[in-house]
Amino acid sequence: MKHIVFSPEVEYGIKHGLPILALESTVITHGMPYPENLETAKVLEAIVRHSNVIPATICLLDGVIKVGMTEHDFDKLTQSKNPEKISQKDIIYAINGKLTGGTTVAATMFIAWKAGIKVFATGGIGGVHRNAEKTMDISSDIMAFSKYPVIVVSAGAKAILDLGKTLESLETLSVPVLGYKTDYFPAFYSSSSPFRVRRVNSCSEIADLYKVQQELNLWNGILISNPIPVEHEIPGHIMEEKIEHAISEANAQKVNGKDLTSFLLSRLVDMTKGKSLKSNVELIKNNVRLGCELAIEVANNK
Ligand code: PSU
Ligand code: MN
Repeated sequence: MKHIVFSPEVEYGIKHGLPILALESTVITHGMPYPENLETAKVLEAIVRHSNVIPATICLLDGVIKVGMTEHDFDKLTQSKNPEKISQKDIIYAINGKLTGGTTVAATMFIAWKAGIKVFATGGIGGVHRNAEKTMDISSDIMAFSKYPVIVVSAGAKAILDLGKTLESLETLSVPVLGYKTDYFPAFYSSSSPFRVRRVNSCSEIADLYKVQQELNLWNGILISNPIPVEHEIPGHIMEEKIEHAISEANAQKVNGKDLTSFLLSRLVDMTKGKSLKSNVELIKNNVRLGCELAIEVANNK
């Protein structure tokens, strides 16, 4: 496929219909500091392989879209000086400019769909930012859900967002949002929020829903919201205070656009003395475990 290079295992997996799990890379380049980013990326790949699923971490290296990364690719990405944050709109620019960077949920969904990969696990999706009525800052992750039929496992939307508005936008775009063993939309660092979602209790149930969606040629994605394990959560009221503080710092320093999300996440890591980073790592691991189970169910449910 033009502009896309598959790792040998992903190429083999696609050809034989084996379970494959897509993973994004903005979390590596912009979501976490070094060396936790590289360590986490490697732990995630190990979890996937251990589950007998093929990992397909997606990024851009020197203008080439990689679907499935080698060890050398990971070193190259994490050692790159100023990696780009590549959302869907940035892909053409990154290819022409031979740039290196991490792909966001939106860009990763698009690439996964092009590659024929059906399941993707991430930490938390982007969504509608607080004060979006003034700034119009709405992540293109939301739009990607209306365009690409990929199942995305996430711990809800990032807590720095306006969760109510994020859910309303997903509803407008007709995106099914399902709670894995929960009736409430998880809030990233905490396992619950006041917002209700439709509950599912098993991966086979999700695979069946996905099958119906494919049979009807419905082209939207499905969001599986998977709560952070309670032993790793930070209570909502503790995070809320810090999030408000980080947002006021961002306003004072005029941080906006694509820099806002990474600014807020890194301020939270400082303000919680690393606790939010630990939670972030654990919730992604938890999502990847569920993503693997789902990738197997979907591959067997043709
Ligand atoms: N979740 C994290 N860390 C991140 C992101 C999500 O824990 O860095 C990234 C994802 O790649 C997501 C992106 O797609 O942030 C959203 O950015 P924006 O709000 O600028 O669209
Ligand atoms: Mn934005």
